[in-house]
Amino acid sequence: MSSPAPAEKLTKKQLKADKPTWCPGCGDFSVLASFFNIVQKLEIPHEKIVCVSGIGCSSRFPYFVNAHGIHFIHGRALPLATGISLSRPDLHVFVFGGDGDGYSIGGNHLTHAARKNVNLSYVVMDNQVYGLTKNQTSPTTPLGHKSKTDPRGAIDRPINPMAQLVASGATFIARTHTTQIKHMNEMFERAILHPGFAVVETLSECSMFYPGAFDAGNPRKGGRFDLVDEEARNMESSAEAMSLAEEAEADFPGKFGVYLESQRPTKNDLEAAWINDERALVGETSDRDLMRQRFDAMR
Ligand SMILES: Cc1ncc(C[n+]2csc(CCOP(=O)(O)OP(=O)(O)O)c2C)c(N)n1
Ligand code: SF4
Ligand SMILES: [Mg+2]
Repeated sequence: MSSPAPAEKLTKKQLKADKPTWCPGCGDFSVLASFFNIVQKLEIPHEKIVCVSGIGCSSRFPYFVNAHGIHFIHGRALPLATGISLSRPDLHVFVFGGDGDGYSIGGNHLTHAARKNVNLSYVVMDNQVYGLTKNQTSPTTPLGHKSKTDPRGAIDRPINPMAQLVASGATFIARTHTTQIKHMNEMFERAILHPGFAVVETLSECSMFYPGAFDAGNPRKGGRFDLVDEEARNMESSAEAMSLAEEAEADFPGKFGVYLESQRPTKNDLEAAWINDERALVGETSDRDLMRQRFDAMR
């Protein structure tokens, strides 16, 4: 019998779909380029890639990737992605979205996907504004910043996404900046390889409604791109990660890199073990018969 032909190496041409419709200078372009790079580098089989998003400029992402993709409801990408990840553990599930989608309307889902340690990779393209709906205050908009909803400047204290992720129990939490391509590539690669819920908070400028928002993290614009010193840290310590998160808030932009990297059983593994145990109890009975028995018992 002849051996199967080796899998074809994925090319950028194969991964590209619609031409991105982001504004010139939008940071989200770099996220897409970085994603293509890393997916190719890791040789993820083309048919195993799934991109899920909510609504927002950043959430248009799945249109631009030639893979399985779903542009879903605003703030609801994570519960849908959770279902995909749990039912098809062979797939690589990626979630893309913005600060509004992930931290505002979808904030509750983020907490629960993180605490359950669902196996997926989530890139939040945080531009500190609602871009798609043309410039409203978002949960990460800094105090005093003017927008259509806060014409005199934001008055509500912004959330600290890194602190929230630590508190929620995410097992891989990193922070990067779209102008630092090499760093962004590294963070995406590590997030993809992490078994469990991996989030990369990615500072991605909205050139249209909040230009210069992240200059403080860009040395070419007079800012500083200081890295987390992983050698000097206990990467599994929530307390140490929380202290980095507080530092980033008190002295923006703080540090970039991996804030937390820890191991805990994933919901995928726990649920699979539970299903296998139950399966052993019911023997050869088919799913259909099990369901019929259940309905009969409920009569
Ligand atoms: C249930 C619901 N509420 C509100 C909206 C309107 N809406 C669409 S995108 C968006 C915010 C987008 O901001 P963000 O997630 O930060 O993405 P960005 O456009 O900045 O990338 C809002 C409020 C919607 N589509 N659905
Ligand atoms: S409005 Fe902002 S976030 Fe949306 S595509 Fe334009 S630059 Fe990007
Ligand atoms: Mg946004």
